[in-house]
Amino acid sequence: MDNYKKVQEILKKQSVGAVLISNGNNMRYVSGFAGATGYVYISEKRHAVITDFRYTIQAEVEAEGYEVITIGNGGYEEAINDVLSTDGVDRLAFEAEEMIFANYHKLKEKLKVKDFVPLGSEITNLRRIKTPHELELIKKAEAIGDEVFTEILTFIKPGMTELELAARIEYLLKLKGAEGLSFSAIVASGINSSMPHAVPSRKKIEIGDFLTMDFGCVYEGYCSDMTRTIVIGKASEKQKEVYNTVLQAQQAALDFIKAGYKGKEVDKVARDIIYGAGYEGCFGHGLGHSVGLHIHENPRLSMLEEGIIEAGMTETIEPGIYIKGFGGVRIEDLVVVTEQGHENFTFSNKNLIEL
Ligand SMILES: [Mn+2]
Repeated sequence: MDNYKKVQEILKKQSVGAVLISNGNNMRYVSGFAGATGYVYISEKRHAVITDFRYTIQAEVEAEGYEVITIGNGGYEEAINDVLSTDGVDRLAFEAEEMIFANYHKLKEKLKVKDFVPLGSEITNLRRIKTPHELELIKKAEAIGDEVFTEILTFIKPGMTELELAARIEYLLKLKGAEGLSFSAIVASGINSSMPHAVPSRKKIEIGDFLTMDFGCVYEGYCSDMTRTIVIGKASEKQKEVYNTVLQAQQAALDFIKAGYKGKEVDKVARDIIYGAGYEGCFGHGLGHSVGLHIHENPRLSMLEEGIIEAGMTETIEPGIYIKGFGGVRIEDLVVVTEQGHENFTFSNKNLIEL
């Protein structure tokens, strides 16, 4: 993968000779290496994966065109010092937001460089705008979620526990081609649905419950994310009103979003509708986030986000209303932003389902 060239431009701007990339998703983005341990090292002269014996073969396969360096008894310090001295590097950068404190101290003490320079989010920011290939993988992951939602509707019965339902969702995601989960599935019923990130429990799903299901999977490294809320049995008037307010807020944000807005401007469109309907204080999280190799990426759609939404960025649109002692509703789609608007990757039904 030749994303190392983008990293070399960062090196020039920061006037450093090389960088040690330690964030797993950044290592994968830059080199293709998806192993859990090691560093991707980029200098003007070299792009290498430095890892241990367990990952040597994997790195050779995945990091096409990269030198693979397996550490010896001298550990990472010796292996890194070797490349630094061959490359003549005296200023070495690292990802300050990603490096483990203990590793930092060890490297700072042992590496033979004049300066050990902290970077901010420069490398992570390379991942903000997705390539067409990345978007295909995210779309595929989201399509698996859609399939699972359709199928799970035939499985849900009053009397089963949230845990049982969560297990089935996770099983189906993998059965339909996912290699992993973006996060453990959230299944929240009844008053539990008033907690945005409720952990599935032994509570049984009952007639009259709101049932929120928030899940996503990983396909070739890329995440998906979707949420649907349904009602078990007939919805009450209050449930319908809450549900339709969330749906209206989501639709307004979808109609509004396009390249050029700040994240907080998109958030405001949905928030104004929810607050205007009398639910101020019931929507305590941001409207959405970007999705890629990691489930929560920047820029966000939130009250604080000053970042500009650009074409090729993915965003979730997931407003919610959460009422203590009553329950909650969240509806979440995943879209890619375009110059004119967006393309929605989520196709599951959003009209209130009474099961
Ligand atoms: Mn989400």
